[in-house]
Amino acid sequence: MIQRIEQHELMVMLTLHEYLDTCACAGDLASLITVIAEQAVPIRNAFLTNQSYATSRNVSGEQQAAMDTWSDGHLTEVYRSSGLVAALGSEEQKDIVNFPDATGRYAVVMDPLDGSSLIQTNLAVGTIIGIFDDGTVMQKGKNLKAALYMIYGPMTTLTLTVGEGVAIFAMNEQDEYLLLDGDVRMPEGNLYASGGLKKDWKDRHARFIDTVEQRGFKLRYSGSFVADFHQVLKYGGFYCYPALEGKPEGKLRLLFEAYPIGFIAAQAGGAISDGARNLLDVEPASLHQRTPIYVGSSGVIELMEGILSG
Ligand code: AHM
Ligand code: MG
Repeated sequence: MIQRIEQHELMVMLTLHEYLDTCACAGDLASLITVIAEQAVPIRNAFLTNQSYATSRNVSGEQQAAMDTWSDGHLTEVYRSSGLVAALGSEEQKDIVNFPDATGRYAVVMDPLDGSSLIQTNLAVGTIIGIFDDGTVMQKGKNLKAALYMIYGPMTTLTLTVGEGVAIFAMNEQDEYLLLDGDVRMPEGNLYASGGLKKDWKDRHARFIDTVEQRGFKLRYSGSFVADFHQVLKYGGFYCYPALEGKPEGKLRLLFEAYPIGFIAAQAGGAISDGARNLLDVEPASLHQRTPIYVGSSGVIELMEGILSG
């Protein structure tokens, strides 16, 4: 009986293609989203043969995993051959990549493999993407036309916004995405995750964490931003990687991590802040710019800004 109900539910689920048909987004944006989402299959398959950590470091000075460079190279070629992407900013490449042969005008920002320090542990990691529509990488996050992430966990899921709310899909055995939730709203929940060593936290950040712990917030930090954010999206609360003593910009990057995740959070009724202002309003000064990040339910982000501003 349970099986029959599940089968019936699967049959009425919208596919990604059908969902995009119901949206007002441009046809070539839908095509670009579809081709990016399809890359979950080769990326997932590549984990088996790319378990090592390279000796190379990316432009932010972080040790690269084989999956970082594999995903970056793979997705870069996908953008090039799509003909839809004019420019790319990637966490794993020093400079903006231009595609002069493209007929499309999209600009992509991406973290090709977020949470890569967890690859050998088989915890959930993912790919984070933001899409602008005017060929320009260096602009405010609020100008994004779409943002999405894939998580390679027990299920392969796609979380997507085209500026009409947030939808979550899961991949079936035929590698098709089926809609799990077409109108995701972030509740005011009580999960929290804070990066950085406690000894390096600034006083006001420590006071904020103490305040939420007193209110019953529960710690859930895996080391994969995309996965830690996803549980906040579902259950409510917040994820943060704060400014630290000696590291005032924190760890995470404005364009590749904060913009796409912040755009999704805002579309689900949540918020993203650097502690004082909406990160989607911040003009980028450099491609690999880091920023403190607080992202989650709007009420707790407001509470945080009150405590951090003193
Ligand atoms: P990455 O993009 O190279 O994986 O780095 C970003 C990751 C985030 O996913 C995660 O939240 C954070 O770095 C974890 O950092 P730490 O190991 O300092 O806790
Ligand atoms: Mg990352």
